[in-house]
This record gives sequence, structure tokens and C-alpha cells, in this order.
Amino acid sequence: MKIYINGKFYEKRDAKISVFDHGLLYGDGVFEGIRVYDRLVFKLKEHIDRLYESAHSIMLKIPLPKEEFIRQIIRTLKENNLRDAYLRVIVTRGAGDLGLDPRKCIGNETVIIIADKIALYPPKLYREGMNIITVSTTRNAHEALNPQIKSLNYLNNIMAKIEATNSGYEEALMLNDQGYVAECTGDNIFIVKKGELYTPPECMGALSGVTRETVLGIAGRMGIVKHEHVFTRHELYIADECFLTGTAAEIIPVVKVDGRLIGTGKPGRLTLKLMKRFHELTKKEGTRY
Ligand code: PXG
Repeated sequence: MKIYINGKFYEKRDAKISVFDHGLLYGDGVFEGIRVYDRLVFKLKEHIDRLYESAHSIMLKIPLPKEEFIRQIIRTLKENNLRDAYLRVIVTRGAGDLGLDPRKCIGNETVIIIADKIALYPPKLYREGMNIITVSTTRNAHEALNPQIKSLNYLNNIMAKIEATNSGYEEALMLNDQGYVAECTGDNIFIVKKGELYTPPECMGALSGVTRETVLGIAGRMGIVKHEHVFTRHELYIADECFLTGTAAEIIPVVKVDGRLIGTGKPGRLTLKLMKRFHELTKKEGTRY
């Protein structure tokens, strides 16, 4: 496997950046996770747009223009010649000193890591659905660190994940600081009630997920009424269906939340339909390389 760092390719064992990089020292940087299905890069432009928006918000100047960045991603894919892949794109603040002032950092490090697969959850859970639990770690408040920024600082989500796995659950439901449903640790959340689709609006602490947008688009084309609307855990408990979305997770059904069965306790009909449509879309849409 060849790893891209600042324009050059390195073997995995030689792919290294400075221990003074503020990405390591402070989680100061941004990233994206992108999937490739049979040589089609799924929603590449959307991921790159979000990467640049995250960078803009934290005042990190990405050293390449967007079009050039996309060319380097395609170059990395060609170099590795994989049909299906998972790309991790990272831009760090660069090497600085042992103080957190980013003005001391020289040059950004741009890293593209490519893996031939990513499996966030065991395959069984895609067939049978997940059992998740609400954790006490709330999603970052937007005025502290906006959840829209896909930064290298994921401790908020990691703390939630630890809480869930400590209790024997695969995934954590995160609420925002007002107690409304926000999202899970690396996924957006959807519910279905009376045939209509609901997902929390971004201002509730949900990342503007690329898969979330894709699912809303598919639902729109299927004529399903959809809402970006705030909801509580009660509304989740009494939902007919629930599922999570993310680049790594794709679409995964949820059948139990905090010990309450969701609907029949089996993956819902609309969830299964959306999963099918989503997989069809990944086979035909994307940037070919
Ligand atoms: N919320 C959060 C907090 C995320 O990190 C999503 C929602 C879904 O967004 P996308 O754009 O992917 O539909 C994410 C994305 C991992 C991993 O290694 C996590 C994500 C993406 C890729 C890898 O756990 N999360």
C-alpha cells in the first residue's frame, strides 16, 4: 500500500510525519473518510467541499486548490490500483513547537491513507439491526467546537464510544446539550414514523453527513415525505423504524434503543428499501478513475 504525504508516495512503514505536528499534539487538523466502490469514488466533490469548509472554519489553509487536491486523490487511487477502497484524507496544521499557537506551525501536512476495506460494524448487525444506548457524554456544543467541523479532535465521540462499549453496546446515541437527539459517534440518525422520514437538523449537533444528504435525496426521489426536525428520545423509542448513516457505516438498521424495541424489533421495510437504493446508487454514481 502506498501512502501519499505532501505529493510523494511512501510504503506504509515509511509513511511518517513529525511528532511536533499539531495534528498529533492537539488534534489540530481536519479529515474526511471517503469510499470507493468498484473504481467509483462516491461523492468525492461533497467530501472535498466539506474538507475545505472545515479547514476554512479553523483557519487552516489547505496548500492545494480543490481541483488539484482531487487530482492527487485520483493519483493515489491509481497508484494503489484498488477496485474498492476506503480513503482517509487528513490535513494537519503542521509541525510547530510545544505551545498550541498555530502561527508557529510551518507548512501543512497533507496525508492520504488508503485502505482496501473498512468495516465499522459486524455484518450480522446489518441483517439483524443494532442495539444502541444513550450515553451521558453530550455532543460538543456548537459554540465550543461545532460538530460541523470534521476535525482531528474526535475525543468527544471517542468518550461516547467508550461509554457504549464499556456497557457492552456497539454504538452510542449522543444527545446535544439541550437533551435532543443529535447523532451517533460516527453516524447520523434517522427515524421513520407513519411512513415519513425524520433526521435531526444540523443545528441540533448533527454533522452534515454526506450519506445523510444522499439518503434524503433518495427518499425525495421515492416520494417519501422527509423532515429535518428536532426530536427527543421518546420520539425515537416510539418510532416505527430507525437507522444510522455514514461513509464507514453506510446504512445500518437500529432495532433497540435503551432497552426499548423499535417497531417490530426487526429492520424496518423502508430502511431495507433505502439500503437497497443506496447500494444501487454506489454502483452507478461517482468519480471514475
Ligand atoms: N457524524 C459523525 C460524528 C461522523 O464522524 C458522520 C456523522 C456521517 O457522515 P458521512 O459524511 O460519512 O455520511 C460521521 C462520519 C470511522 C469513520 O472511522 C467515521 C466517519 C466517517 C468515516 C470513518 O469511524 N464518520
